[in-house]
Amino acid sequence: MDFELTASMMCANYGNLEKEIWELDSGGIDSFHIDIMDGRFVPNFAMSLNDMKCVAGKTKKPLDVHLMIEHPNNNVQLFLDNLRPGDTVYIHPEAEYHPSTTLQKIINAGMVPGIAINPGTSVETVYEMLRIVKKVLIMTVNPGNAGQMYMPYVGKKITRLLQLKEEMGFRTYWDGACSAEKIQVFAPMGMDGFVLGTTLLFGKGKPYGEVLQEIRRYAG
Ligand code: S6P
Ligand code: MG
Repeated sequence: MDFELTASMMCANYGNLEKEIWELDSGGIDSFHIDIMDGRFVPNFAMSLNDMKCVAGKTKKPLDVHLMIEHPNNNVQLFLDNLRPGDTVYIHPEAEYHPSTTLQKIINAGMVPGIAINPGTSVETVYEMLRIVKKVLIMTVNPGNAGQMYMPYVGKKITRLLQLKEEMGFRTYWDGACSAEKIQVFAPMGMDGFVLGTTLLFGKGKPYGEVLQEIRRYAG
């Protein structure tokens, strides 16, 4: 079964970020998930532009940039200017008046356009954008922090998006409290990728390569 594993870098050890990136990269991670926060759209500050540049400079693997900022249209160019073609940029449609304009900027820059959907945001609210984007990041926790509990009510929306993805041409990614059990259930249903944070990857006292191999084995 083919699915993508991406590391949530806000959960990494910043005391030795270079080593963390190297270990994840050589351990077989597919991409690096960068949670950018502004303290307004979400009540936290996690990573910022310089952190993203640092990760980009230390790996050749793709970046998966999750913008949790108000009015991303005002600042998205700063991020686009420091990414490589083929990297992904997710915006939150709730954070912008005209999200389709911002998505077009992302497409014009050669990046993969995505939307992140909050637990409380319905498929209906973002339906037309599903035709524009290539990726949908399904938030299974409220955005802002790592180490939260999975919100079971998101399950119905996940099933709906998995039904729509072929017809509308997007891929689906899981973000929040991703456990072994969730990968075992949702990868066979067609989930294309999973963001790994404190639940499954970081702080386990095991080399990342070992954890990643285990995940691929039990869901393979
Ligand atoms: C949350 C953020 C996520 C988390 C990740 C943490 O706002 O978008 O990417 O960093 O989900 O994973 P976990 O396993 O600690 O919930
Ligand atoms: Mg995220």
